[in-house]
Amino acid sequence: MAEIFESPPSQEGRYQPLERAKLLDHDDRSIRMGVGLVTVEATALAPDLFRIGMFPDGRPPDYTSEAVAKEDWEPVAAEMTGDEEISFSTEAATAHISLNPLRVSFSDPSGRTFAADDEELGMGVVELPDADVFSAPMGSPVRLYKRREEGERYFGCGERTSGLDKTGSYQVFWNVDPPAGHTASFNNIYSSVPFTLSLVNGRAYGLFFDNTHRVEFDLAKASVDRVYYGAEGGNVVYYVFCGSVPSDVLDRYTELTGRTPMPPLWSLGYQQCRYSYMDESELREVARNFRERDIPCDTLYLDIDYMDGYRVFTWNRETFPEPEKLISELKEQGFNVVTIMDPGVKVDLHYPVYVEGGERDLFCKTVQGEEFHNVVWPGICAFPDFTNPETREWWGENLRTLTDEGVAGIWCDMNEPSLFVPRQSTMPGDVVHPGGPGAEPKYHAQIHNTYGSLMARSVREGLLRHRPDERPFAITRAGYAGLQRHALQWTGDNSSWWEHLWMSMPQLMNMGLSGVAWAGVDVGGFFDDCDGELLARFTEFGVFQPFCRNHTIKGSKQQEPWAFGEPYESVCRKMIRLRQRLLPYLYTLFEECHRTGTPIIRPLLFEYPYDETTYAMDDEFLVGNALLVAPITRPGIEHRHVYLPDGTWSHLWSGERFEGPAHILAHAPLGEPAIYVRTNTAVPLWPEMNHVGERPVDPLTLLLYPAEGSGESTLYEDAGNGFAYQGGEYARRHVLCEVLRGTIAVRLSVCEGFFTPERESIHLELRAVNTRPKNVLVNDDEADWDYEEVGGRILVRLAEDPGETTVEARF
Ligand code: MIG
Repeated sequence: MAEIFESPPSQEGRYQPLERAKLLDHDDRSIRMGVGLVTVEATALAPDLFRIGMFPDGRPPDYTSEAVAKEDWEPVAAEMTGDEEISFSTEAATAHISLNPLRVSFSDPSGRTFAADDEELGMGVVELPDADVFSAPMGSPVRLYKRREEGERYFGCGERTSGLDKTGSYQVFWNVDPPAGHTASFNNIYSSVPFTLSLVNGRAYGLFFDNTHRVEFDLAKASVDRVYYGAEGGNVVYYVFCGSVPSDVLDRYTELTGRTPMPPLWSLGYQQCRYSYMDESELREVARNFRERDIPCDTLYLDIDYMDGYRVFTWNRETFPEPEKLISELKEQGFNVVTIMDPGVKVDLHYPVYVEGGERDLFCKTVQGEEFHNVVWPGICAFPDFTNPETREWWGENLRTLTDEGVAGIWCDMNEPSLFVPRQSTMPGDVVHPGGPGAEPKYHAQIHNTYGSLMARSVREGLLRHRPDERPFAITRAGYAGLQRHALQWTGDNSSWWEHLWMSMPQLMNMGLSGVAWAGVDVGGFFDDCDGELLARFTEFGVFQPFCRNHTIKGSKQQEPWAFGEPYESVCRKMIRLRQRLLPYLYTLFEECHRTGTPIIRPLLFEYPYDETTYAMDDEFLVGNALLVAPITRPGIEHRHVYLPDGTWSHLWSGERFEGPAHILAHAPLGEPAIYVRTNTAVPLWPEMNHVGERPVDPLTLLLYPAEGSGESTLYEDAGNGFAYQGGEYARRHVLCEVLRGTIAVRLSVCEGFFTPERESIHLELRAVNTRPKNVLVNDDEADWDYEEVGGRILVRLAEDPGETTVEARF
């Protein structure tokens, strides 16, 4: 099945591994070597980050890449010893370079060896029988062979649907719009992140193979002790992240490729979409239903039918006569409106966007120099050359037709790019991206995987220019490594199938392990009809996604939370309310992700790399480190197996306590999904509200399940939009909960930062405490508290106070 949408196979040729190298020169952080016409360079960018580049045909080293956000690194103290067998060491790791033949490997001060070249095959070039005109600028295929260490397991690889562990698999990196109803057996779909996170004996390192041609990895499939990273053309450029815990690898990887920006807080609320809400009255009706039914919702979508004949940057004035009025009235009810856009620009001489794009030479070309045309929704279209900075600027300026009407965010679709002729194909490899005046034109085959990222980039930059004081909200379907700094990624067209509910978990966890943390699948499923039970279970899972949006295809059954009546509507309401209450927790996780690249939803292995049982846990996940969620993914059942890793966990609904590691059978009837809270770890909650900003966040509740031992957690708050947080206008508090010989002590640290949340009080809600305390003190004075036997709940009401506060419950 997978083959039908792969691009043509790599050209035939003879692989030539690098042989004897000559040391050319070196400085504090780099060593250059030559093997005939090939230059190889090893650079220490940071103590735990090395970059290796191999440049065939006498090309000078060039690391420019759409993936790379950071080029200026602090000086590193790297020491070089040896001449044939070179050691190039920082305080954290050593690159070992043998010159005859040229082979590279790494080790850390504990003696662990990793990312070692395969001795026989190393890296090199495929010599083509006779280079034709087309292949000339692409260069020859390049390859890198590494040894697989004993027991090494591979994770990551970006958007993949088939589980977590990639060991023994073949991975293709080539963005496609897959045929309808893709399944877990598919390989490459919409976006490409050629990055692996390896675990060996519980210790991590990462390898990013930065190449925007078609890339393929063999992760010990053909041979158990060898892996292969290859590309159809270009250079070998790869980065080794020395680790040794997954969070350090992700931290450096996202420092290199860019971090997820802080989202506008409203965008973390529940969102509702459909292909399409066809006219203004239908959209208002959906909005009215949310408010009347008391189901929280922050955002509504307009899919392609809002446009005039699918012409990008236009409105259909019959169905949406006054978009500005509509959008501002919805805004008063607390809804943001987001519109879709596709890259295809209709070829139409009466359409200014097309005419201007042509006149300014901003479209992709054929090899003959004609405008490249293909068919998408509007009919015959031209395609912006987003590699050209001027095109990106122009596209961003055109966004005014939407932002001037009050559109809150932009959803980029079809940007693999997806074409209709032949069906769901992409641009032929020889389409030319001229790149603008002075640029070196590129064949599509050279930059294919970046097309989606570059479109998203132009949208984000445009939004920032139009509304410099607001955080942009942009969504993309396709992209390349580093796409996380431009937009969130939603995962395209899933199906309303139980299999897809399961599949969403590995898919989002794989993305999170590859830097793309802000992501979500269509809740309820896109293709086919949903049903009540599937929607309810999908929503039980979906509200924990970093991006939570319900969406479905034209002609399918209605899929809004109320569409299937009771009991499903109540389950959806309960879950969406829970999400709304959890926003301060999610927001705190987004800030952590923004600062360190740590994913928001995490596979268990991210926190417990030393526990190999977690490597297979693809149907449960952590949200931050305080919540473990194990959704039901089959109809008609209420029980499932859950693996609880090391630590003490309380069942959210009953408070029942478990000591991990443990395999348990969870009872999870509809509306009570299996959710566990790490004990002594505070989960901040908002009061109930129907949308962000509906009422002040007062009181803010800190929910805790205390148990003998201790735990720490953080609450991050800021204005929820804008950039003042960068100047220190945020509030960060640490919460330490210690339970010692039955006494529960909760300490709120002094508030860091200059932001003052507007509220009178903070509530501490301690659950599953089986006896009534004798007294509860706040900073040694009697507190305002009560105790409820049902649920063993102690509620302590604290006045908001940025100073250190200690609460003690004594028994
Ligand atoms: O060819 O805009 O993945 O979310 O509703 C289908 C219509 C085009 C694909 C997107 C989907 C969207 C649909 N689009």
